[in-house]
Amino acid sequence: MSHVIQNPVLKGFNPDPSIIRVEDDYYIATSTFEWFPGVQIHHSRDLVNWRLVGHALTRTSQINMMGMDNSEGVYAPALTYADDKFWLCFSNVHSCRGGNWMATPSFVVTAERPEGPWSDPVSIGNYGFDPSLFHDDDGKKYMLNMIWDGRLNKNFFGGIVLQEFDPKLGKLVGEPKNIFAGTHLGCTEGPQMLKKDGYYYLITAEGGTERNHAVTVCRAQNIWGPYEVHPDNPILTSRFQEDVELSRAGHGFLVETQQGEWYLSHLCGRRIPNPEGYQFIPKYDNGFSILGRETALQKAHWQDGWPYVTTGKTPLVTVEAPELTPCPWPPMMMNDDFSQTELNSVYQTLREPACNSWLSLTERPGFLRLKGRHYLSSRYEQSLVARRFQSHYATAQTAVTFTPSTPYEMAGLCAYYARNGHYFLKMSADDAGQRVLQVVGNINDVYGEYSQEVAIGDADTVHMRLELDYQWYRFSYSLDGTQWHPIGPQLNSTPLSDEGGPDIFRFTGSFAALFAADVRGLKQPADFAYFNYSEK
Ligand code: 6LW
Repeated sequence: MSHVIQNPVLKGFNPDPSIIRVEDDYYIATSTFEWFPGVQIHHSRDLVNWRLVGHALTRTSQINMMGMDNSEGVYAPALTYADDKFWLCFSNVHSCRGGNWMATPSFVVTAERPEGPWSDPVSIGNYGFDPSLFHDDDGKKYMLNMIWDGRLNKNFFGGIVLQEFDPKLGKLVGEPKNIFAGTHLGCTEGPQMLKKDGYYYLITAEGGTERNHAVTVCRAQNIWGPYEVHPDNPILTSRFQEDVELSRAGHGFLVETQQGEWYLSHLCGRRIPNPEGYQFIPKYDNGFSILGRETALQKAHWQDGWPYVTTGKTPLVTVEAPELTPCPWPPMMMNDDFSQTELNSVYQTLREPACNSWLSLTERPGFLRLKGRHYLSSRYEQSLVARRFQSHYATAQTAVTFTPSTPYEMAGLCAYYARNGHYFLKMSADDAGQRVLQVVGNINDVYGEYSQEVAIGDADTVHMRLELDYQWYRFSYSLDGTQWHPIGPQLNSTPLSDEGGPDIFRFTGSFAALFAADVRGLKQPADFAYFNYSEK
């Protein structure tokens, strides 16, 4: 093996990959749920080295997620290329907490370049949460989607619907048809279509996005069916293999290189095994994905008209790279001194774009200013700027300048997974107006104060550090940037994971975040001098 693909290729929260090739360029779109901007798009020229080139949903005219809960918003996107442009399908999901029927309005946006700008959305129905488009070689286009069926005693995953899409009219035309009910694996979702040698190959995610996840393939000679299932289905899965390095493997799609080699992109999770003696009773019994679901690639080939993963059904960490000229990219930004006037694309905000009303890189040049709004558990105005944890061993560090005089103003550094899964080292004030530091958080809907208040006198600048050491987070602080003091106990990382919470659905991943709140509504600003991230 001359050079290799090292999985996951997209580390940290990067689920539901949709891969395409356009001449010499490869792109993968991944889901972002309640995080803004929506849909990450990564680019590669060799399948080994990937870089983030942009996001598809950058404006509120494309997506409104205000009030959305954890893991609602943008589910699995699907990227295609036809008629000299990129097409991207997505749905903006309100899940069905407390009810059976989900709202899954689905849309398509287009762009000349994957970096954008992407168009405003066009509706492609509301059937389910994983829409895609297929561009047939006769010029026709089709919408595929899963069907969400909320009726009692029915399979919620009601099959895969196909309907023609007229791009000139900008709408679905003709009758929809349920073309595939799924296999015994169940939870049939994420449909994407590929045409090869006269066959339509329908590739779906099955088994649910947890431990039983799988990539299912079926095919038909007529796009409307009937579809026959792969003789050795599923083609990839980590189910029944508890000690596998990449678990939860599923949600795949195939891509052919310029040389005729094939690769399968898929999602996976690198799980922390259940900690010994840990009191929390997990929903699943084989660990916690604190980094969320990640994207990996496997080598594939075709035999007798069916695709196979060349190394077997179990995903591998190290995979033979294709015969493509290596094309490394400059490393992604690790240390930000906030000298730029635009927020770097590694950052995400919650539910809404970064906007001058609550975030500024220019009001105090060289600083990120966050104007405090709601507290972390709100589904609305969060003055929070976050970047993914992409390794189980990482450190995030910042310095915040802040002059709170009441307990109702706070700013600092967080480990954030969800409204009900986060830790927060906050700088605030006590009732006497004395500045204090404290570690607080919310685990499973219970607010906790995990350290005493530490008085810091009249210091207005505090350096804060958050270390992730596999199963533990640790906070420390420094008033001079040199001498560091631990604050609070070590905090379990596993409740901040896909499996660790009380929610029905947890689909995202852990972030290190800068945050400010002012529950009085006075938008007291906090100025962050830098945000450094490193991995061990
Ligand atoms: C997504 C579905 C899935 O829409 O999980 O893994 C759902 N597959 O296709 C949430 O990411």
